[in-house]
Amino acid sequence: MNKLALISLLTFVFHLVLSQSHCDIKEIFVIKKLCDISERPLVKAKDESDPVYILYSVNPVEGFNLRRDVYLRMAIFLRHLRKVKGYENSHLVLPVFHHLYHWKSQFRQSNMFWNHFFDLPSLKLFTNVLDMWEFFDIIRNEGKDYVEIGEVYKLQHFETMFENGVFVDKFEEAACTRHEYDNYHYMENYYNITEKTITCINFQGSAMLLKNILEEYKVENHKAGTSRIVLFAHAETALHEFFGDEEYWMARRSMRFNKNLQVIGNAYRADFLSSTDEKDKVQRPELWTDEKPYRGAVGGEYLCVHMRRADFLYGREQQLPSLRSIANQIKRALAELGLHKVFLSSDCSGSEFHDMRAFLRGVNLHKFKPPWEFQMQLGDGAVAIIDQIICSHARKFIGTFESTFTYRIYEEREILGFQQNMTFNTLCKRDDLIDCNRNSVWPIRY
Ligand SMILES: Nc1nc2c(ncn2[C@@H]2O[C@H](COP(=O)(O)OP(=O)(O)O)[C@@H](O)[C@H]2O)c(=O)[nH]1
Ligand SMILES: [Mg+2]
Repeated sequence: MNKLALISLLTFVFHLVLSQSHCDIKEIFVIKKLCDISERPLVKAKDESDPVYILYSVNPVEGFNLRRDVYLRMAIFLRHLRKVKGYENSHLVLPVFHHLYHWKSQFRQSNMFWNHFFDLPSLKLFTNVLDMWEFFDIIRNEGKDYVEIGEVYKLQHFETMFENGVFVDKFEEAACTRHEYDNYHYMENYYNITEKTITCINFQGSAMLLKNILEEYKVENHKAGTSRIVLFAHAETALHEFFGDEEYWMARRSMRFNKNLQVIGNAYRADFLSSTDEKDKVQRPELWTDEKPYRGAVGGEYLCVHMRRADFLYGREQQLPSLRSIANQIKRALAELGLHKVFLSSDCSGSEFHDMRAFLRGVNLHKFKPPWEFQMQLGDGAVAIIDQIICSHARKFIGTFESTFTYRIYEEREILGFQQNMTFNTLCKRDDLIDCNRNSVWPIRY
């Protein structure tokens, strides 16, 4: 890939993006934030009942793509909750991203709002979500310069999952077992958020069961005529009610990426891989609500491989292929497809990439690696999304076993309308593909 061409592409796109963005600092609550670059629709509650703001947090060590899955569970929960009397005016407040473990670049990437990564108007077409800055705006409009979370419920696991061999949905108040640090990580970097009560709860079941917690503690914690602010800590403990049904896919389809990241991904596709939505025959109506069952996507003339490395190198030796094996699998796939270009999406080190390039001599190899000043603007999370966008449009995709990063690309391609055999592929340990652990297939449903 030509570095100068990439710089001029990014300069052009950033000029476009920044000329449209509104960058204001939420100085009351946030020490520092990166400029968010999406539209900001105002949210007004028309509903009669007292507002309920549901905040949640995820185990700090979890990665970005599991967080996306927890979001789906919570958004689906909220959508159901709003149908229950007394909860019609409930809102899901999206947690900011603190500097995640996988974001290796050496600059501070904290207090990142969801609209840096996702298209808020699309999310809002599924259910009533509020980005944290919108929630702060609401609080400020109430004349307050602090947030008091009325109720914090810290979810933790039961010691035994099965009662007489059966898995039953249940919860009960319990002694707190999690580390102290946990109490505070949510408030990290915020001066003005406090909590009134913390209750630890052993929890087992789907996110729908959270409603029972809200009900159980309602009387003691909610004064009629006021808003109720609740935080579910360790929301990853609550599972999907149904995984992979129509509602799951609606929520998933609403998770469109921030429009400016789409612009960058698409510009890269067009410039370096001669891939456009028209040529690739992907389904991408203006609104996700207009998407329909479709299997006609062909994708650009390139293969994409998601090669997960970094922490996957430890403890997964049985499944993780060597670089040489991956290179051989790439060459074989290119030959089968009659293609010459491969886009590599990876968290590999510079030296691993150097080795890959040597193993793939003669192959037209591409990787999205923005120069430092653009990396700083985007942050590692947004760069990862651009990788996912590019992979989602490839003729064929091959991912990594048990990587949620790979799963999210599978889903994106299901939405865009690819044939399943061009999507649900896994890199094998052995390059002869014998004894291969493969990810499962979960097709889209409408
Ligand atoms: N840019 C980029 N980052 C990646 C890639 N693969 C992994 N990462 C980073 O590593 C993190 C992996 O964590 P997670 O999202 O939980 O996925 P999983 O651990 O593979 O299931 C991602 O969120 C990225 O920050 C990749 O192909 N490209
Ligand atoms: Mg992970």
